[in-house]
Amino acid sequence: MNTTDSQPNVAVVCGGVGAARLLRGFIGLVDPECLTAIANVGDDMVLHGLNISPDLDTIVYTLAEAVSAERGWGLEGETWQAMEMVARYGATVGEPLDWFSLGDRDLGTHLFRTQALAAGADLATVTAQIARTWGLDLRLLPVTNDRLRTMVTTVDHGEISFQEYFVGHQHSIPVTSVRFDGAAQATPGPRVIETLEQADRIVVAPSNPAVSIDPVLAVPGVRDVLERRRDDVIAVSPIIGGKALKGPADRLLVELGRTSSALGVAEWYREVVGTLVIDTVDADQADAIEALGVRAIVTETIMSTPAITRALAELTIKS
Ligand code: FO1
Repeated sequence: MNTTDSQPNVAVVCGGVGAARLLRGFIGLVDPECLTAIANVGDDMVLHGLNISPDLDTIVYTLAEAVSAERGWGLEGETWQAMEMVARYGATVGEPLDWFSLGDRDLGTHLFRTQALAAGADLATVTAQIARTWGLDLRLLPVTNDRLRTMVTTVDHGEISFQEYFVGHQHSIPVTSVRFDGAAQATPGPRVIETLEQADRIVVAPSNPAVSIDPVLAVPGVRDVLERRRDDVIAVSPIIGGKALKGPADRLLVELGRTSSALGVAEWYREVVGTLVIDTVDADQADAIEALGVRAIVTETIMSTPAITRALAELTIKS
């Protein structure tokens, strides 16, 4: 961390909803050209022939203050006419395709991305254009332009895609393992490695360690940078009082043989993260976390107000 008061370069490793919330805290705190979100694309999928990138879109819509407050994804004030038409037709082959709700305006994003990719643009270029259109004040980089798919092996349904697990089954079925299809062949996206190498601080957002952060780290070269720069890497625990605020992170940690606690998160990240920010309710775990060789910082981590969000963001780059 450079000590001059010049702007710190901050790289934030992101999943979806939780990451988007924390990113809001950096806007206005860090110059736009010094702030980069490196986002997961393992949730991506092709549905109705459309390229859908949920974590990228959730970050864009959230920072554009256009995200649905109720859902945390998709757009506020959305209508669902197109999906209602799809539902009316039922399915000719396989299951009806209305299990994944695509709002009418959100569909415009997928139509644009699909067309641009088909015309030969890469995901980084398309994402930059989407971010620019929404007036985003930061760089949003997909961790890779290549195909990367988080696959979840379940007890009763075999191996399914992340969205089939998360949405299709409302992440309510037990999981035995997770893998990132395509990771070994994936190349880090443009500027991803250089951004991580040059950042004064690398922040791991409070996203799901197993299915949102790990796919980012699984892209060759990414984990190596964080391991090497561990002292400049700080994570915010997504587990508070043993629970995830949203989504299956707590259950997944247990189903994958770990513990759903701040200490469990420190154990998950210990090779790549030098500091873990934990919530005040978990203060009693700070000593055990430090015994792992991970610095523990205790603060309010439930981003219920802009002031708390700003303070949390500030803490991750000033501590
Ligand atoms: N999550 C749901 O629980 N149900 C949905 O129907 C759904 C649709 C959807 C459409 C676009 C999009 O960008 C996200 C959507 N999500 C939906 C959320 C998404 O599954 C998750 O946000 C991430 O993939 C996990 O971080």
